[in-house]
Amino acid sequence: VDRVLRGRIDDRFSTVHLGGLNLDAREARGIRRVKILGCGTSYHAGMIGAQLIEELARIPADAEPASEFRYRNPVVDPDTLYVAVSQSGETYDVLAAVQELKRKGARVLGVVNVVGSAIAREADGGMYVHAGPEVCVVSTKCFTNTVVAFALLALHLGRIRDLSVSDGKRLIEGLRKLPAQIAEILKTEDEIKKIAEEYAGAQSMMFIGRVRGYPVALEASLKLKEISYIHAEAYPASELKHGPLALIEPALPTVAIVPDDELLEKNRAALEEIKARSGRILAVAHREQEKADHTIVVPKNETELDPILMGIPLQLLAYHTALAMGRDIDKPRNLAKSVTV
Ligand code: F1P
Repeated sequence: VDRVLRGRIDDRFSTVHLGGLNLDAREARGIRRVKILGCGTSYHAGMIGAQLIEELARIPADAEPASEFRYRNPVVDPDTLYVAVSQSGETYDVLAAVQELKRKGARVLGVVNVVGSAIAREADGGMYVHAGPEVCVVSTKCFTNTVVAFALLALHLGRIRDLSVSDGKRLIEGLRKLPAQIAEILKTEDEIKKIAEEYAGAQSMMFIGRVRGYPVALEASLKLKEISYIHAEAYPASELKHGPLALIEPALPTVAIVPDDELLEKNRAALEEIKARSGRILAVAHREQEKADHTIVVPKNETELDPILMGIPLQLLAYHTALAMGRDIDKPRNLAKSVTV
């Protein structure tokens, strides 16, 4: 696991390239909608991908678990670009969705880590994310690389549609800064470990985030569940007041994603609601949050890249929580490297 976590600081994202997309400019201009399919971590990375495509290419986009999509007789539309995401490239729910789409004549791209895997072979084109082998079962660095791949795809689609030329320069600069910033986050590991040891006894944890932070909250709660077996829920921060606030009490810590963006004040208001109910708060933020009991401060980059920089300390949090609880992190119970049924 250690090797997996440290693998992130490699400059591998620069090897993600768009040459295999098999999508010419005319086809790219004809895309009316993008639908992203994946399971688990890949689904969460796909949610961020959909937001990036909407923001940077202004194409309506959404993500759905492949395991839901394949059972619900969805409308398959020729003007929609389907994107299948999978670390292993073998997850059966994703593969079955891809095969069904292909039978119905849809164009499907793959965003896959394992070269030559089944999903990569079935897809019409796509990107390899080159995250290197995921040594343990749980997908971590592949999440980071998949988000980077989607940032590049979104910029590419935006550029073809005559958008995001300035976004392009800004974001490429931002991507270049990532390895050094990730290395900085990894230097705070001891601090994260101490925090994790405090939360290791919790029965349950709440994760909240807004817009870009919501898929990060989902992914962080999944990581915690997968390797520590602590029950965790993730909610969009603004959904708290629609029910889950009833759960908040000192025994239910909340991890809140609080970036310095246009939603900062809204996120701070959510922290106040939690504090008013004596909830403990761990914030992941760009500066100390006074309402929080602990803040993990991450470096600032372009806002679109916040999910990457905010996701990594929470992978470390899950790792150290599981370690403190004596879990077998490399072989978590009930979890297969690729889910084949
Ligand atoms: C999808 C996934 C992983 C999870 C576990 C089970 O795999 O849900 O995200 O960590 O390994 O499978 P993949 O399609 O991305 O290989």
